[in-house]
Amino acid sequence: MRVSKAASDGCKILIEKTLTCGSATLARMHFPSIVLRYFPVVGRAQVLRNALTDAGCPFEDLRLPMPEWQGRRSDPTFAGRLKALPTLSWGDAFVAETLPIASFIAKRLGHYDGLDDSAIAFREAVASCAYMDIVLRLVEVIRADAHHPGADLQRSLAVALPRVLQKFEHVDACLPDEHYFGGERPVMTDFFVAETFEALRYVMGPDREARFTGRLPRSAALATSIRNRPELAQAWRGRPARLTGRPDEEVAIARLRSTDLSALGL
Ligand SMILES: N[C@@H](CCC(=O)N[C@@H](CS)C(=O)NCC(=O)O)C(=O)O
Repeated sequence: MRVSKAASDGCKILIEKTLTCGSATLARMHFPSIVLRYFPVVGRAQVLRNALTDAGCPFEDLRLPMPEWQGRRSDPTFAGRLKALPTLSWGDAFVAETLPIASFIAKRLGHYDGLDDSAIAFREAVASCAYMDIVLRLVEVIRADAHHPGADLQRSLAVALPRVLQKFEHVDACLPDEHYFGGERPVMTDFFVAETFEALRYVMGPDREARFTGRLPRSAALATSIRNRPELAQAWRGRPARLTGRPDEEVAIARLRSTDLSALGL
């Protein structure tokens, strides 16, 4: 793990913590000051929260209330030069954009240790596909009528779903037969795939779960396994209720869940 390097990167606050994974104590580690900034929704940040939480990595999970964003978006120490969230501070390092933040955290937590460049690229490719082609498409569906006035939410879901599920099947086929991409412990790609499954579950609702789980058996098992990891199960209560910043998301979700998807076998 890279935390001694992170500590030598000029961290201001050092926290000594004993990390355990199952029954095995992995290391006594020094953590710098870590702040993850996002909104009080699952959105782009839950994967990052989960990776840090599961590693037992102390961090400030800053959830900016939406109305306060206008006052913070031009502060580069908060929103970065690209003026968007999430952003991450890790000691003196500042990182913006979800995928680069994920990659940075993965490196700092040692997820890439011992892997060659192709193996790292493969893991990042699976995470990128899950995030960009599935999660962001589902978010687009939830916001379809806001982004495209006149668009119908149910029609948007019915049109998007075949491609989303096809992509998810490709992701599912990339998962290892057992355990995680990281072997005995999950790594960033595992957290991406698990959160992608959670996003699909959320949009589709519990009544349909058995129908799409059959098409995504490895992802479903992975999501269950990640959900039950001790640190994450404990943190589950603090998980934001909403996926997006849409203020009436529950209305949109209720409408989406009542879509007739029988033509798709769902
Ligand atoms: N490409 C960026 C997009 C970040 C982004 O657009 N974040 C949204 C929240 S999900 C945001 O900050 N919106 C406020 C704004 O753009 O003013 C990423 O993947 O992190």
